[in-house]
Amino acid sequence: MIIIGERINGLFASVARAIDRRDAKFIQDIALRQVDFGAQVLDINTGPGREDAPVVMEWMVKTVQDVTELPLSLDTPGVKTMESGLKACKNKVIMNSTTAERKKMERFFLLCKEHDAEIICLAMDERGVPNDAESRTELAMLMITTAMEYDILPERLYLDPLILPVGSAQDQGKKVIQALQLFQTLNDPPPRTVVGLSNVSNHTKERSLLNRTYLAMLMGAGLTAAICDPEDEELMKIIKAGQVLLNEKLYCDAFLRA
Ligand code: THG
Repeated sequence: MIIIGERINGLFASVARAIDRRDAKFIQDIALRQVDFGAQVLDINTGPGREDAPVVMEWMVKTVQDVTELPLSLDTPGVKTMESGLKACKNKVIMNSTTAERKKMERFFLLCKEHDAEIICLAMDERGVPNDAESRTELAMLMITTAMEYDILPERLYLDPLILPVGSAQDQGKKVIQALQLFQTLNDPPPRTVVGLSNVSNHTKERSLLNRTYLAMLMGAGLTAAICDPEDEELMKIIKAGQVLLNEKLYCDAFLRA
């Protein structure tokens, strides 16, 4: 399991304020805390509704790169913001993300090739997120084949079935698990997969409990990577235990102390 730290995101009010006053130390502290807790990639998102998103993305990338060499996941739907982040990025980089919309794929796969990036592919198009696993899988296949037209191998992609909040789309929890399993039948070796875990518990009370439970289920279904909160220590324990149970880590009596 690859752990992508979700905390450098303008969705969080404290991060939005730090961006406004260009408080580099605040952002760098979050970056280093996530690294300490076991993040292997750091997601960077300027937050919603910013006209200055390209400038902010550049600043955030540089700010984070000053304290870590970890790969960055540039989390934006905007072409200009993505371009600006890619230009500033020296670390390994994951573009987060394209959708299956034709125009989006054209622009983002070109950038992906140009910057030798990896890229997350969201199972949605101009009509939104499909309601069932099979339609999500059709979109995933379309993104795999379109990427190949741009000379991007399936190994460079992460397929994202798109987790929706359980509070407003309770039937989707199981469908995402089915989609994850279907995605893995699309190629050999199976394509890598990723989710934004905390989506599932948006606007609920027991956020951490829902996140942890769902992550264990997704790991069982073969999930490769998760955008999640590495500061949730219980969640991180479950990931470690899951890796032992799935034979991804050597068994050892002391694994919980690892
Ligand atoms: N797939 C991909 N990328 C993604 C997502 C995804 N990036 C964004 C998101 N989904 C994953 N990251 C987060 C980050 C924060 C929260 C949820 C998902 C979150 N934030 C609090 C909230 O909105 O309630 C912020 C409020 C606060 O605590 O201050 O829950 O699915 N590829």
